[in-house]
Amino acid sequence: MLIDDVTIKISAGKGGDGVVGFDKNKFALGPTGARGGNGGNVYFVATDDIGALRAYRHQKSFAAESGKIAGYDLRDGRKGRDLELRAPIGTVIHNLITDKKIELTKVGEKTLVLKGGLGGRGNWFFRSPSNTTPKEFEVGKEGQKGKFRLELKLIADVGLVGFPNAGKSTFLNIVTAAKSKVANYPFTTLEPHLGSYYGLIIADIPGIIEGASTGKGLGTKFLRHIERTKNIFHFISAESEDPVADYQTIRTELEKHNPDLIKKTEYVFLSKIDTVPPQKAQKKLALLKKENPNTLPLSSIDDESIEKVKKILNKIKDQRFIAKKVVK
Ligand SMILES: Nc1nc2c(ncn2[C@@H]2O[C@H](COP(=O)(O)OP(=O)(O)OP(=O)(O)O)[C@@H](O)[C@H]2O)c(=O)[nH]1
Ligand SMILES: [Mg+2]
Repeated sequence: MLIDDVTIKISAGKGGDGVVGFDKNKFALGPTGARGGNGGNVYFVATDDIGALRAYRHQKSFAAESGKIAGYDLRDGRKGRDLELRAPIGTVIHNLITDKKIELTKVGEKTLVLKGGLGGRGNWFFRSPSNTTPKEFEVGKEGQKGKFRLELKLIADVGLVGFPNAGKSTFLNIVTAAKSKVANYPFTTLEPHLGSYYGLIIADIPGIIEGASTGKGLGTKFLRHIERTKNIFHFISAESEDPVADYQTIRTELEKHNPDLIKKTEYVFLSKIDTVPPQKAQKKLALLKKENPNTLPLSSIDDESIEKVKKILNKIKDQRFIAKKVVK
């Protein structure tokens, strides 16, 4: 099961206490109480493992190590170890206390979220000409604490959407090395699956039905995974009695979830075209083309139609890499 939304509590380490100490040498009774170590900080580290949030499925609270108490011999206490929590790229980290959010977009990126408390000063720090044997010291400060919601929004280039059973997973498996489960019943795919087409990331999103935005079927929570996707591949089965109604139903559900979804570049595929007589297929295709001229017939058993979709994928891939070059 893909874990894509979890809430955890985290605390940074407390600072170690300072201490009161004196030189044991009879002739030099100066203060020797050192400073406690600082508490460990908390960082999030972005990884390309999209399943990384599973680490927070059961354990819900995490803490960085506290700083160690100071030495009595002028040696500062050891700093507490930092806590590095892994989260997949595409994770939005909502700080539920400050209301700030951070997005992890680059693999390896390390983001500080909570600071450890400062170590307390020992009596050595309080010496002065008028007080050569100070007894003052400080306790370590508490580390910052926080409550965070980790919401994964996959960063894919192409999102596959449509009614259940429209052939989305079959398509993903053909054009990529993914092994998304395929079966002749609705809701075979229960969570998003990713595949890579020469570096282009395609996300297979579980089927949507009318009312999904109000929770019907599997709901639309998975649509968050295509909120950042530039291109939508919309699959409509040629077996459908009314492909235009199907098309509009899905568009409505997408819009209800997030109006930005219907502003994305959309390619429509009349899938499983081999299951209906050619004349009927042509009629359905013509009707869909009125909705979106970027409509193509598709059959998983017809290499020619697959090649046509690959051409679109190649075009998207080229655009993406050109865009990357310009950014660099
Ligand atoms: N004849 C024919 N059958 C197809 C084609 N594409 C998919 N199928 C079959 O249609 C059924 C559903 O395919 P899936 O790929 O699981 O459909 P899906 O859209 O991923 O479905 P959900 O995961 O339930 O949303 C399976 O039995 C596939 O073998 C096609 O082009 N032609
Ligand atoms: Mg599927």
